[in-house]
Amino acid sequence: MLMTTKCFLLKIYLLIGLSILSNSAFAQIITAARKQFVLKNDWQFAKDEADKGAEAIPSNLWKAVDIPHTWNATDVMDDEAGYYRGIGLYKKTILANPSWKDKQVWLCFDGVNQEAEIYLNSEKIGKHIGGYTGFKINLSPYLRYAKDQTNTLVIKVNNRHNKDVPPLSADFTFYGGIYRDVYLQILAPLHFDDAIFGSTGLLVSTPTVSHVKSTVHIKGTIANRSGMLKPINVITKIFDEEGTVVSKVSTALRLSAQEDSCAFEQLSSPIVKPNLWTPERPYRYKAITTIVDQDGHTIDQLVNTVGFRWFSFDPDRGFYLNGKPYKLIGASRHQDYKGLGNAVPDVLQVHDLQLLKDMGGNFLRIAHYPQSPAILRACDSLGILASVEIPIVNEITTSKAFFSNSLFMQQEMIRQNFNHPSVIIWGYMNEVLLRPHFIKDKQQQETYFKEIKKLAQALEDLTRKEDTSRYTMIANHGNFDLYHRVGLTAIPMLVGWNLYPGWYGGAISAFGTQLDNIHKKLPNKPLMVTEYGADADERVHSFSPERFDKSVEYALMYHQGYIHDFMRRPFVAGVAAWNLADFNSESREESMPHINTKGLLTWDRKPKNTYFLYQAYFRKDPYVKIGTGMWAGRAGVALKDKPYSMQPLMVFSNADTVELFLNGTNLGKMGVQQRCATWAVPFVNGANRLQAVAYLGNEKRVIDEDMINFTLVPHPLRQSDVAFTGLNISVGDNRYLRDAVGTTWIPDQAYIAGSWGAVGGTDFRLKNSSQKNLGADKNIRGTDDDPIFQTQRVGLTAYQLDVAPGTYELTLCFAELLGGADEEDLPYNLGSKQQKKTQVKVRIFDVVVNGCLFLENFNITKQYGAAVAIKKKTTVTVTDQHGIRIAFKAKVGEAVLNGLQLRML
Ligand code: GCB
Repeated sequence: MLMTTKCFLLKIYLLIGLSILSNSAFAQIITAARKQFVLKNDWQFAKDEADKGAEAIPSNLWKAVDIPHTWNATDVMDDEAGYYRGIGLYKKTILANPSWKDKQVWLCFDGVNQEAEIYLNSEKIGKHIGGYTGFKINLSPYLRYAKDQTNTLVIKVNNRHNKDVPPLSADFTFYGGIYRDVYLQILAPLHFDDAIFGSTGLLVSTPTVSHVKSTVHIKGTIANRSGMLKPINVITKIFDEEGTVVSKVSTALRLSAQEDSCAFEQLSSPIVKPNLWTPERPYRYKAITTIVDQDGHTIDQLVNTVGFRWFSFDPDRGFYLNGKPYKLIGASRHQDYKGLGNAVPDVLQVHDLQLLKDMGGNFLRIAHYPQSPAILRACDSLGILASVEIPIVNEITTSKAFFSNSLFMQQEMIRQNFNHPSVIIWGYMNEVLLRPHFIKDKQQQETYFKEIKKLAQALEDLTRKEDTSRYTMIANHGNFDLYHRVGLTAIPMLVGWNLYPGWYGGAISAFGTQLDNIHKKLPNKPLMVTEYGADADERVHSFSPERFDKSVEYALMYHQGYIHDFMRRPFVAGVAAWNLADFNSESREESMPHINTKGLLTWDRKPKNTYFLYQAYFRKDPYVKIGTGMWAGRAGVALKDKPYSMQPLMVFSNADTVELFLNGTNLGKMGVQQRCATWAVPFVNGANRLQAVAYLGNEKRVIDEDMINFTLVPHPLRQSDVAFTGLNISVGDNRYLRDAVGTTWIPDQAYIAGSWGAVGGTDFRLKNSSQKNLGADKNIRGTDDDPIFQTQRVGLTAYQLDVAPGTYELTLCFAELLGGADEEDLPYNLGSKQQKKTQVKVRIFDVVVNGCLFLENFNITKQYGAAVAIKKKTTVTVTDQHGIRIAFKAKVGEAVLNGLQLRML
């Protein structure tokens, strides 16, 4: 929260080597009347773990950085648990500029995570709590403006856990730093102002809106720090997209000599037959509001976007925009990006919205916190409806400070984002009963629940008072009865449900039943599915997908099932897939440690096949796409005596029929079902040129074509004709995995004579867990190829490779999957209770390759510890027809093997 220090009237001048910023939170469009300078370069940064202050940090510890910046861009990905949560200092020198005499100088931040203290010339001049809303500080009273003086600005930022500041815990990373833009605003002493909540000072709404006529209402505050009585006029002109003025309103005001907030309201004359704002045509008017002095000179000016639209939610029939039914289809979004953390330039952020639009989406759930101002600007211009929420996630603290911080954040969020026509929902809690406190003391727990309800009611009341035109929403996890009993389903106007049957537990088909039950129990409450999703590690593929295998193919099945169910239920007003893109959640240990891979896009925004599925469902134009995803480099087992490997290939389309060609050969036509057609394709060694042609009905009309080149590295049986190059096997696994150097590893098999495979043993499966998948969800240290090391064959006696005579390089991969640090079976698990630490198993074994002792008394845990990637390499020369036999001789416990690579030398 912002604590502004007392305002004095001072006339100050700044001279700063800065670049002009055109996009900012505080004035959507900058006009000549106000200047903004982004403070991007020439910052110094240092960590201050001991909280000694900027003066105590020696000069060699400061390093040059640019803003946006986070200090956690890399440590969230290393093998050490946790990331730096502490104090970081930012320092910058500012010079006074005489040309800014008689102005007001504001320092504005779009977002600093999570607490900030601002010091100018060693004096503390303000602070702000909360990492996701903007704030501003008036520098004017504190600046040194003499020509020979400089000003030193220090921002002390802190991302430590603070029990009074939401979020307390969550499945995302609380990156520290000044991670959004910082800029200076140079304003006239008399200007539009909202120093407390960091808005522009103008709230724009459309009280009357219809096809026939619409009006614009402006509610504003003006500060007069000129020290003089000021008679002024405030004029608002509404322009259409052609630049024609369609309405004008003028208000005369007299501001006293020192007035911090003079309130005014304006109502435009009706705009007849307005162009409406819709997802298909987001027509945007401009409201330009100008403060003019008695001589007609412009003193201040702001430009706001106006979209004429009205909307409603109906408990049975869903969402209506401008009187027409719309199903809200879209995704939730986190703001971070591969390699950048949360310090992401606006251009990349806006690209996300374009990707959502191109997917056929019309809705964005801005989860779980307000994001860069660029996001809602892009929603306005692309025609994407949006919900925004504050980060009360999982739990609350029942302190006064937590309550007041939450309420203040809600108010900041509403005031700062009020003017966007794209916003339709204000949210304020996500799965707040997921981590209920006082598990062992039911009475105390009830008191805690009452406090949550009290906070929800306070936020609801505040939101409805602040904005009568939007809906309010709480997003709950699937425990309906608990939320209902605590009273949280009654408070908001709209209830969001985060539903994961078929992922964290249960079957995909349970989703529809769950929706019906909720609707039956809450027949009068509009409903949205605010989350649903399944992990899809872009590197993991399966032809026999199963729950929790992290394969893109399981996620496809999951999304197909969900889309089928929500599209058939008109009472589901809208849905937001979890998540638009993969995102960082530092404490997660899964196939891709630290990453939640439920994105339809990868962390660096490459489309997965799930994204193509959505395009096939929701794009309106003819669409066909071969499901390459990141799966164009395949590997597979060649059939006996056949120089190819038969593998399924999915094509996504909104046509009726698709025809597929492989290297010019017609593989036939298929009917499209659930926007997908699957062929068994005989992939050959090397290049596979695929072409898909889509047809509408019986018209035999080509509606779209897609062409793609796949490569396949076949892993042959000895008898096959294909030249042997190598073998990469993920042992104990039924999935295909791409490793860090781009090699595809294939599933394991039980030994087949004339081929290869494991002799004896069983595949490792997690016990006592709701996830019955192969392998362990453990961060395997020392590798980026975790999925290869996370599966294992346990108790095998041999691994046989019937390869032809020759010399080979053999690599065996090991990792102990039992024991290690205390852990939950998933750090963020909606499905099951916490799992106890896995028991360490002692295993000592020898590995003998073609009769030669290769590893003696191999004891993984003792020699390396649990969950560490180990590769053991040797050279084998095969001189007879018996190939390579790797014998595992257990001395204590059972022998294990996690992966195997063979390369012909
Ligand atoms: C949820 C949470 C979200 C998590 C997601 C998941 O319900 O609201 O923050 O990331 O589940 O992937 O588990």
